[in-house]
Parts: sequence; C-alpha cells; structure tokens
Amino acid sequence: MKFWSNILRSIFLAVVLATSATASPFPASLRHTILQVREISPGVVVESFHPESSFETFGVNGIDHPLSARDEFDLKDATVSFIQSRLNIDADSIGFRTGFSSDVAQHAFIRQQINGIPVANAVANVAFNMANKVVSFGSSFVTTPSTVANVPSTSPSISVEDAITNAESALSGKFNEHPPTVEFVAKKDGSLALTHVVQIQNDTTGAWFEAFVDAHSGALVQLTDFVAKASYLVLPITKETLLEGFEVLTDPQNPAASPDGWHSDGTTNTTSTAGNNAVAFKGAQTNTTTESSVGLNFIFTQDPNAAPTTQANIDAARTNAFYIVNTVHDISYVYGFTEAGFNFQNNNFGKGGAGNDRVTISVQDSAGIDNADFATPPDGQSGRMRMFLWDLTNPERDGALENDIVTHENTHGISNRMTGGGTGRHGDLNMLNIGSCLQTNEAGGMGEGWSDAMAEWTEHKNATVVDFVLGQYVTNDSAGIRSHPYSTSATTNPLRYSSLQNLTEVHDIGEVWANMLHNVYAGLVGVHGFSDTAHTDPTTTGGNTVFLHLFLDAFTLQPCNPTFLTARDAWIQADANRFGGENFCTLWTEFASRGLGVNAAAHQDDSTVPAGC
Ligand SMILES: *[C@@H]1O[C@H](CO)[C@@H](O)[C@H](O)[C@H]1NC(C)=O
Ligand SMILES: *[C@@H]1O[C@H](CO)[C@@H](O)[C@H](O)[C@H]1NC(C)=O
Ligand SMILES: *[C@@H]1O[C@H](CO)[C@@H](O)[C@H](O)[C@H]1NC(C)=O
Ligand SMILES: *[C@@H]1O[C@H](CO)[C@@H](O)[C@H](O)[C@H]1NC(C)=O
Ligand SMILES: *[C@@H]1O[C@H](CO)[C@@H](O)[C@H](O)[C@H]1NC(C)=O
Ligand SMILES: *[C@@H]1O[C@H](CO)[C@@H](O)[C@H](O)[C@H]1NC(C)=O
Ligand SMILES: [Ca+2]
Ligand SMILES: [Ca+2]
Ligand SMILES: [Zn+2]
Repeated sequence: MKFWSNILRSIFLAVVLATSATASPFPASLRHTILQVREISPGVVVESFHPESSFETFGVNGIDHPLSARDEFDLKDATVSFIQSRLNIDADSIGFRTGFSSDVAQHAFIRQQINGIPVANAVANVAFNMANKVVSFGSSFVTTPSTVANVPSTSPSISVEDAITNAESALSGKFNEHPPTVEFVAKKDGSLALTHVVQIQNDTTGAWFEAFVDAHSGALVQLTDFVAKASYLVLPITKETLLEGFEVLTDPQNPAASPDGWHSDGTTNTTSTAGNNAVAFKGAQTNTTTESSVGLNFIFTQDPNAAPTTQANIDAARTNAFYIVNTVHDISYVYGFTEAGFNFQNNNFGKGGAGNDRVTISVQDSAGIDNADFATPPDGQSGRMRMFLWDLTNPERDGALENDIVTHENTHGISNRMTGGGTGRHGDLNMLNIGSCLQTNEAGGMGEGWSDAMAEWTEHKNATVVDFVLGQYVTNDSAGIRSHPYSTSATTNPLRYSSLQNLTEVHDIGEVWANMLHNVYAGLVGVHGFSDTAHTDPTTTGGNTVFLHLFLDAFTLQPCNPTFLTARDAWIQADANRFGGENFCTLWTEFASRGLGVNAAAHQDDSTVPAGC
C-alpha cells in the first residue's frame, strides 16, 4: 500500500558515533537522497533522515472531498474530512495547524497527532482551488495500526529540566527559554518516541537547535538545525507572476557562488535579510533594518488583500527581494560576474576586485511610485536598488514581489559593471538614465534591453520559448509595462533595427534589443535544447546555457557605449571565444531576422547573413 511505504521514508534522527551504519529499513539506493549526516562536534554525528513525502496533484479542476456537497466551505473541516477519507484514519489523528488563502488557492497545514500529542515529523498539506476542490495533497503521515499499538506512555518519565541538561550537554549550548513542548517523533523502526522539545543556542558559535529528547530514556533522538538550513517563502525565480504561487525554498544558495551562504560574510553571521551579497530592508538608506527570521526561517505569508505596508507584507517583500538578488548574484557569478569581474559582495574572499559593495535593497522606498531603480557606482561601492509601490490597483502592489522587476533592476548592476570594467551608472524601469559606459541613448537603451532579457531568461522553464511580458503583476494588466510582448512572431512584436529611427526613449530602444535577444535565445534553444540546471551549472550544454554565457561574455568584450552593431559583433565574438564559432550562423540568422544583418547600418535594416549561413 502506498501509504505504508511512507513509514519507511519518514524523517528519523539518531545520534550515532562516527558513521556506524545500522541496518536501515529502506533501500540502499534511497540513502543518498533521504539521509543527511551532520557532525555536531568532533565524534558526535547526527544522522538525519529527510522524508520523501507522498505528493499528488489533481489538475486545473481538482477533485472532490467528502464535504463537497455542503453549501458552506470550511477549510479545516474540508481538510480533515479529505485526509480522513484519503488515508483511512481517524479524524482525531489529524491536527489542523494553520491555513491561509492566496488569490488562487487555499492552503491547509496539518500535523498528525496520536492520543492528542502531535507527531513532529508527520505532516501533511492540502490545497484547494477557489471552487473548493482539492488540487494537491502532500503527506508524510506515519499512522498505521502497528505503530498505534506501540505508542509509549504520554506521561514523561524524565523531567523537562533533565531533558534540557542532556540537550545542553550534547549540543554545547544553552536552553534559550523558548517554551518547551512534548511531541512524538516517529522513528525508523516504525515506533514512536515521546520527546521533550527544547531549543538550544550557543551565542559564540551561532548554533541554534531544536532538540527532541526522549522523555523516557533521555536520549537525543532528533534535531532540527535552525542555522544550517535557510528557508524562504518566496516566488521562485522561474515564476513569472505572483499568481503562480509562493513556495518554501530551503537552502537555495549555490555554494559555488556564495561559499558561506547568503547570511554570512565569513566573519559575521546573521539570521536576517542581510548577508555578503545583499541587504534588504525598509527604511532610510542609512537604516538598514532587515527582516529577522526565526532561525533562518523566512516564512512570511503575503496577504494579497491587505495593504503592502502591513507588517507581514513588508516582511514578505524583504524576503522575496533578498532571495531574488541573491539568486541573480549566484546565477551571474557562475557565468562570470565574479569578484574579479567587479560584482557586488562585501567579502571577496581574496579573489580580486573591490569588496564592501553588496547590493542594498530598499523595499517600498518612499522616493518613488510605479517604478524601481538601481544605481551602480563603481566597484567597491554598494549598488543601490530601490523598489517602489505601484498604485494602479487597490490595494497597491509591491514591485519587490514581481521577480522580473527585481531582476531587471539587478541586471543594470551587471551590465554597468561589466561594460567598461567596473564603472557604473543609474538605471530604472521607466525613467532616463545617466552613467559612464552605457551613456548614449542607444547604449542606455540596450541597458534596458539586457535587463528585460535577463528577467526573461530566469523565467524560462523548458524548451518551449513562450512570449514574455514584463510587469504584469504590478500593473494588474496582462500586457505589462512594455509596448509588445517579446516574441518570435513578427506579428506579435514587429520591432526591428529600423524601429530605432523613430525611437529616442531608452526603454523604447531597449524593447527593440530585448526582442532581438528573445529571438537569439529561441534560436539557440532550438539548436541546443534546454538545460534544466542552467541556473546553477554553466557547464550544461542547453541553448539557455549558451545564451547566458554569450550574454555575459559580450559585456566585457563590447566597447564603452556600444551600439546595436557593436553589441551584436560582441556576441558573435563571444561565441568565437567560448564555442569556437559554433553558433555563428544561428546568431547571424536571428539578428538578421530583425534587421541587424551584415550590411545593417545607421538604423537601416538589412537581412543579409554571411556567406555559408
Ligand atoms: C559554545 O561553543 C563554544 C565553542 O565550541 C564553547 O567553548 C562554549 O562552551 C559553548 N557554550 C556553551 C554554553 O556550551
Ligand atoms: C557562519 O556561517 C558559516 C557558513 O554557514 C559557518 O561556516 C561558520 O561556522 C559560521 N560562523 C559562526 C561564528 O557561527
Ligand atoms: C528604521 O526602520 C525601523 C523598522 O522598519 C522603523 O521603525 C524606523 O522608523 C526606521 N527609521 C528610519 C529613520 O527610517
Ligand atoms: C485586477 O484586474 C481585474 C480585471 O481587470 C480586476 O477584476 C481586479 O479587481 C484587479 N485587481 C486589483 C487588485 O485591482
Ligand atoms: C513549458 O513552460 C511553459 C511556461 O514557460 C508552460 O506553459 C508549459 O506548460 C511548459 N511545458 C511543459 C511541457 O512543461
Ligand atoms: C517612423 O514613423 C513614421 C511616421 O509615423 C512612419 O511613417 C515610418 O514608417 C516610421 N519608420 C519606421 C522605420 O518605423
Ligand atoms: Ca512578471
Ligand atoms: Ca565588488
Ligand atoms: Zn531599467
């Protein structure tokens, strides 16, 4: 039975000495994916088993639950009845923990309970669509008749004080006075342990644990390490609009790009939206009041029906902006925007470039409305991102929650630092820009185009190159904030090189460039396919990987104040440098398809490709 197999996949933890492997009731092949081994102190190793929860999804229409016929929908009742019927268990073993609704779904979070006591590592979550049908169900419940028969006494035989002493000693820290609880922990032999759950911290090392001490034997049977893992409730960077739904991401950092994670500069560790690459805050530029987390759990649920300035929504905004800027840091880092390439970091770990210039992200900045901006001073001074509120809807919407806007701004920092070698300028979504190597109208326009193209790149999910729209969430308009979607269809987007004849505004010019890059992207993906891991692995071979290499490589090749012609030539050269010219004809064909062919000049179209293409 499917449900029974969950037992074998649940989280279990045991303190064991060294790596003395005990016989495990799950296949050896699973060991690598469900075990995590952590050395707490020399010789003391905690082996933790991560659950592989079951997960089912039920499409656009969803499925019924036993109370579907009722006129009134109650999230808790519907959830309990659904799980009860799905898992064939008693209602009183289903502990409703919390629920909330987004614009598109209603979410319930449940903990299994036995004899009224929650099982710490047995949880479930159910989502309903707005028609109150079940659309997904995840579960790591462990109830079975045999485990229920083996439930230990629910009266602890050792005191909480003794449990604290044991935990303090095992974990080299002090109890932090957070109220202890009594919970069950499901163990790998299918039995349960009754535990005292206490928090232990060490101010010197920054360690912060939740320890589960067996309330009958006194042994440490499970551990949650708040510090080692960071979780963020965010809109994953591949999602284009908020309506696609927030997710909890755990440890999304790429160690190849951020070796000490996102909350450490190698010296100071934080549990807030402040770290080596970025600091996200609301307030004056001098008042970097960041979002604090519980441990490193940045779980702040945005309420779409409340003003963005409510506390929960500010917290959600700081968390999302921090996540996006760090993710863009990590992506661009592995493609070449490194310390030596003039990136934004406080500590450069001795790898060159000037440090002390992490991005400062001011969310809901009071300086503006319906926009966002990014100031790029030279290497060694922080890039300054300012995200504004948008007042086109009621309640207002927050640009920090629209990933493509945050990425657009962040990319100004990349194009400005990489073109001309570490110099900078100011860029925004809709206003005029000034700066050093992207100063001219045409270069500044391409600056806007690169920013849109990078935002688009992050949001591609597969080899299907769909049209791309920027800013549809903040405007609550499916057309977004540009004149046309970026598209391979010349009907959907007719912009060509010659369109520049009639354009002077940088964002208008940027659209022409971003649409050309969209076509280049489509051409490369058409030839090379799509790499799912391109965000973290620049050695993959998909067209999306090739595109981002050329995108960043061309920055450092192109001259100060590039034109469409010289920027195109930089791409062709970047391909020659990295791929031996493998994509020569693909690139020329795509540029030429929008008028930037071999004989294009002075904003006159040409569709010629080199001989042999
Ligand atoms: C915290 O950790 C340090 C370094 O390991 C250790 O010296 C100290 O005793 C610990 N503090 C407590 C309260 O155990
Ligand atoms: C800070 O965090 C880093 C990376 O997570 C870790 O290696 C280091 O031990 C931590 N330092 C302190 C003082 O806790
Ligand atoms: C600094 O931030 C805190 C918390 O967001 C806020 O209460 C305070 O008013 C801010 N101060 C300034 C000068 O902006
Ligand atoms: C967004 O637009 C839709 C349709 O135009 C409208 O029904 C909805 O109220 C708008 N949302 C907000 C928050 O303004
Ligand atoms: C590919 O991604 C697009 C969105 O970019 C999505 O609409 C489509 O369903 C995806 N196709 C597959 C096969 O996953
Ligand atoms: C520029 O605008 C004029 C006047 O609207 C129009 O006739 C012409 O076709 C435009 N040129 C291009 C290349 O779009
Ligand atoms: Ca968007
Ligand atoms: Ca730097
Ligand atoms: Zn811009």
